[in-house]
Amino acid sequence: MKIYFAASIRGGRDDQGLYLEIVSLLKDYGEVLTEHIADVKISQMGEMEANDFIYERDMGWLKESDIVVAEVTTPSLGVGYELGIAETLKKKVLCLYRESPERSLSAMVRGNKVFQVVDYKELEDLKEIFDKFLK
Ligand code: 6K6
Repeated sequence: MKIYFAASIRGGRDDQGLYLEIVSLLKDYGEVLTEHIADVKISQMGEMEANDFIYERDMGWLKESDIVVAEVTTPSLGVGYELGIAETLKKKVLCLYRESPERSLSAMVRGNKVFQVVDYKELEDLKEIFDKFLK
């Protein structure tokens, strides 16, 4: 199974360490096409490669993927865009969100019945979630 992992880059890199752990877990379920999303070297400015190259490459991987797993806790324009395209391409989509009193997930994600939106508290919750949705 080819997994497209989506998570914030220019939206903010506070959860980069968590993304690394998620990618590591996801590798037990299939090939993660977008492993670099968790790379500590990708800063919030993310200027290491040309924007048009990144866009074309990522859209190619999205088309190729069997499932999109998106960590949506940190709001990101890019992840929102990818989710919209994933819906158009009729991809299976799993969105992971860490609930907190200070923030609330966009209704465009939470309200879309095509997406599986799962709230979790910590990394340890994800194995069970992945067993349920990815097996
Ligand atoms: C590439 C190599 C080093 O730095 C970069 C820079 N940027 C990106 N690299 C790969 N994917 C990217 C990059 N910028 C955005 N994306 C895609 O959009 C990813 O698939 C993420 O899921 C999403 C993040 O969007 P923003 O708006 O938070 O950047």
